[in-house]
Amino acid sequence: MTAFPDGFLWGGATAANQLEGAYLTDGKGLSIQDVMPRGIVGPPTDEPTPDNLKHEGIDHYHRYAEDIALFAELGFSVYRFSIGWSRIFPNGDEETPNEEGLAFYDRLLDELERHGIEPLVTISHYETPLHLSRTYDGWVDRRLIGFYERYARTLFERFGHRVRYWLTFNEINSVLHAPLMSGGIWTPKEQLAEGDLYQAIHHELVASASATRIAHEIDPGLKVGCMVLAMPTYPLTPSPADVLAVLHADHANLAFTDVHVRGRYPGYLLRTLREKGIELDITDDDRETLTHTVDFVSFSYYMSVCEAADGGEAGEGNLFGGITNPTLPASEWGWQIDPVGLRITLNQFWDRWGKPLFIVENGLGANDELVEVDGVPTVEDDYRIAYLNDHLVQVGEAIADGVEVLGYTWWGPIDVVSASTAQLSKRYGFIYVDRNDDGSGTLRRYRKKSFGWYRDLIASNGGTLTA
Ligand code: BGP
Repeated sequence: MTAFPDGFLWGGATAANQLEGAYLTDGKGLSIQDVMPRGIVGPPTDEPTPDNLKHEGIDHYHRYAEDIALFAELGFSVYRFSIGWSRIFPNGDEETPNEEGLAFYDRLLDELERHGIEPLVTISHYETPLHLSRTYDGWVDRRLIGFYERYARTLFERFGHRVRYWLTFNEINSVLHAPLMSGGIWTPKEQLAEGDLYQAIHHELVASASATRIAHEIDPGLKVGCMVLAMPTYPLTPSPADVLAVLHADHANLAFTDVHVRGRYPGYLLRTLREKGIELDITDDDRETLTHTVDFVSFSYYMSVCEAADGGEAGEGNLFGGITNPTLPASEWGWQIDPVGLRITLNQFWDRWGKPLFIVENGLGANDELVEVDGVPTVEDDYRIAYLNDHLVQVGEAIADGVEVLGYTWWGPIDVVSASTAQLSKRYGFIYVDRNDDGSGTLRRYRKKSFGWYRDLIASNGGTLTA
């Protein structure tokens, strides 16, 4: 017996800047990631520096066929990847795209097609062209909407006949906490005026809705989703003040999906803006554009947090944290592990929006140790298997609760460079890549123990899960 419906999509998710490498190959321009050698842990550099692991990544740009063959061996029915914006428009504001960049994704899609793997494409995953960031201050500038529209249209026209599922922005709500990585905003966070931040958010929301409209005009069969960082928030105590603090924290994140699904700003967000004294530049055209709503809602889920009216012990988190939950264990990087939170999130999102849901990221970053078993290098990552099993059991519960879930893509099915810390030692993969934080390594790929476990799980459509 399995809770997962026939046709449930199983796979993995990556982002161009974290695995492709080849950062200057075939006409690619620089993206913000090329000057973020420390992720969000340190400041960006003025020029690319040799210590940036993303420049070579795991050399997926040249090894994509080998990697996709491994995904096929795992039994993937879906693979989520992102298109590097600066491969297609090297500066971001050109009139015409870079053909060599487009051709790379043609080849990638050929390979997926050969293996019968459905692509799920993120249009913008933390890789704004650097020129748009330095010259326009990223999404603070309204002109970014037009550049993004041109980029999205280029992708839909070129790949729309072979890519059905599209995501407009990775973790769009993370711009609140990581304005450079998420919104390409070059102004340092401490100096960024709140009015500019909310104006940037507005531009992204309009661009996202506009891309949805363009996709549907080109082919009504295309499915466009928003993508948010989901982090369920629990009250630290049962006091109404703490529950209210949770409501406010939730609103800050849910607002993004509320706009994407309902096509207008929610009242609580208008109140926040009013109380902050922020008057956004919202045109009538913007209002009309926002009514082009998404077909499905996708999200990443790694952890939950607590919230309280009067502070508490701040914990680590995925781009943003909250108060540490005294009842939960944490990963080596301090992200609190909470499988039940995934069931809660699925139910809340389904109840609130009634749109099909897609879990497009979930995973455990850990220090893996390469060992030899019967002469073959591998990693005995039982901790990753346990994390995966426990989260998927909760997905099964949510499906049994009546939630419509389209699929599940594990974050980083192959080891990639971490987004927040830019390390390779923070590994998520079922496939180990021999590359270290100092850049050394052969780049060879090895199957971890979790590889066989996930393969069997997919083959049984979730039947091998243990409650
Ligand atoms: C999400 C990002 C991914 C990713 C993942 C894991 O926030 O969408 O790009 O990397 O988190 O985070 P990290 O790589 O920082 O461990």
